[in-house]
Formats: sequence, C-alpha cells, structure tokens
Amino acid sequence: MELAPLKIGIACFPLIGGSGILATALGSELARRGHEIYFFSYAQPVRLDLPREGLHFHRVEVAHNALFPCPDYTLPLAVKMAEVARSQQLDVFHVHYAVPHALAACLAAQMLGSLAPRIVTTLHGTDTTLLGQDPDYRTAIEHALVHSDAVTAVSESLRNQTQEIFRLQRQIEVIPNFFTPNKPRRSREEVRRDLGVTDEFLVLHMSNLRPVKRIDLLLRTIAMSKTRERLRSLILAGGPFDPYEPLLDELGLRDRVIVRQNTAVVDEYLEAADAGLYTSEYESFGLGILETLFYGRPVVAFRVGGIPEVVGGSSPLYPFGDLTAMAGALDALVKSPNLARELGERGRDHVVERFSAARIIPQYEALYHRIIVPRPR
Ligand code: GMT
Repeated sequence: MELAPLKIGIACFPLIGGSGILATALGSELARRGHEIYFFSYAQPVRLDLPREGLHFHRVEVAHNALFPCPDYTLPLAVKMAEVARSQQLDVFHVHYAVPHALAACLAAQMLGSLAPRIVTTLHGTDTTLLGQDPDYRTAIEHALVHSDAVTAVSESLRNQTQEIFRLQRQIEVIPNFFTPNKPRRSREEVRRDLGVTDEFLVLHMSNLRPVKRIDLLLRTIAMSKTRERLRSLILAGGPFDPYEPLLDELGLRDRVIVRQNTAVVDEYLEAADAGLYTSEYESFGLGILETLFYGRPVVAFRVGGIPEVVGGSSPLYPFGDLTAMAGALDALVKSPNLARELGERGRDHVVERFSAARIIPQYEALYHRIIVPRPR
C-alpha cells in the first residue's frame, strides 16, 4: 500500500560523526521518496547536499546572550523546532542523539500543545551508554525517552544496553543504520597516486578519533604487523590527530601512516583502499565499518558492542585488546589478495542484504505512520 508523504523535522549534529551522517542520509532518502524534510542544526550537516527538492535546512543560532554565563543551544533549538512545526504543520520530529535533541523536541511539543508533531528518538550510542550513566544527564534523558512516541536504537546491542541502564517500561525498536554508496569522483588509481601509494596494501580507518576509537591501539597494531613494510595506513580523521603524533614517532610509523582531515565524502577513499582497520573499545554500530564493507573491503576489528551485528560473520573479529590477533589478521590479508577479496565479497553480500536503504527506510516510514495523527491538509 502506498503511504502518504509526510513532513518530518530532523534534529542532528552537523559534524563528522555517525549520528549526524546517518540522519542526513535518512533525510535525503526520505526526500527522494517524496517526503518533505526539515533539518535543524547549528550548521549545515557535512553530507547535506543542498539545494534539493524536498530538503530544507533551518540553522539554529547558539545563544550568546550577555545575561547568561554560558552559551545555550537547547532553548533556541526547541524554539526553532516549534516555529517550523507550527508554520509547516510537521507530522514528526525525528531526533538523532538524545542530548539535547530529544529534550528540545519534548519542549517544542509542550509549546505546541495539540498541534505537536509526534516524536521519534533514535539512540546512537554514547547518548545512553555514557551520558545515560552521568548523574547530571540521566534523569533528563530518561524523561525524553519516556515522552517520545517511539524510541529506536541502531543495534540490538545498544537496545540491550539502554534497557540495562534505564530499565524503561517501554519498547525500544531496533532499526539498524544503512548506507548508500555514491559514485566516487576520482578513480582508484588517481586517489592512490595522490596519496603516494604504489602497490602497497592500503588499510583505511575513518572516525572522529575520539578516545573510544583507540587510535593508540590502531597504531600499535600496524607497528606489530610483520608485513608493515608492505602496507600503508590511511586515516580519515574527523577530529584532531595531534595527540597521536608522539606515538607515531615512537613506533617509527611516520612513513607508513597518511592522515587526511575532515573528509566528508569518503567513497573515493573506500574505493582506493584494500581493507579497513577499526580498534574501537566500543561501537554501538560502527558506521565506518558498514561503509567499508559496502565497498567489498574486509575489516579487521574487535568483537565489541554492535560490531558483530554489522560484520555478521563475514570477517573474523577479535577479543578487545588482542593486538597480536589483529596484527596477524592484517598480515593474512596483505599476504593473500584472494583471502582479502573473498572476505570483502562476503561482507558486501551481507551488508547489501541487511543494511541497504531499500531495506531500512520502509521500517522508518512504517514507524512514522504507526504513530502519527493524520492531519487535514
Ligand atoms: O562514535 C562516535 O564518536 C560518534 C557517534 C555519533 O553519535 O555520532 O557514533 C555513534 O553513532 C553511530 C551512528 O549510529 C554509530 O555507528 C557509532 O558506533 C556510535 N558510536 C559509539 O557508540 C561510540
């Protein structure tokens, strides 16, 4: 049955970080399917391609009012969401990351009363696993989760952890992340030439480099690899790399590691790479891993959080901290292009089957239609 197009307000972080990237991809896919999407953030999300039919962006000004000792974002966000919801008659607020987006949505809904859109909160990980345990945030997050009309988590693992932390008497639905590859702008050969990579095995890592990504372990894994002279590592850094410079020198890896800062579009680097290396101590999902698998590249990673759900047995995973096993896995891929190809193809089949937009977007659409109040237009 064809479902009516909806007006959906999406609040998300705009920078390189999985929740904002996912929210942007979701809005773009929904617009392609005929829905009207209104993004709210303090800057244009890095992967939001404007202008495009059905996509609107509302910049929220962070308030630097001289009356207050600190800048404020939550209240201006709530006010902007309420204004746009009223003028455009939004059906749904879909907020990504509980703090401050879910709280701002609750506040906006209170301002709007009976006109309020329904609220969907999607949890991405640290909003419940870290902030949920912080006494300064916990009660507020709990309030937002209880007052959302639907709560989703991006993996089974995150749902279970959220239930353990909050023990909520409400359903949390798992709707996993998805990815749609974009046509790379440059060829594999051009990108490798630009990076100064010849016939070496190129291992890619993409993340915001926050402490949870354990870049120290990533560098140590490369240093421990017996094939280190035959491999190069490319780090697409969505955060500062400076804290790891001393370790790079200590491990003698300066000529092995290439760092590129703030690359919003990653397809051409995925195409240029031969495998992915991810050493996070926790991931609720691991969007970078998903993107790597979509390009048919195998991943070497620890078995933590939601990573086993994403990888699904296509590449072996290792106990957290076992660097000998990680370096050995890397060596095996460097030595055997056939093995790398086989694991990569298995990974691609797995993710195309489970995490493509065609599979995931209808789950969100069904959820929206289940909770909305039909409006006369
Ligand atoms: O991992 C980060 O540092 C960024 C964070 C975010 O919210 O942007 O990522 C979380 O959400 C991503 C998208 O759902 C997941 O792929 C990441 O695993 C998750 N990060 C953590 O759980 C540490």
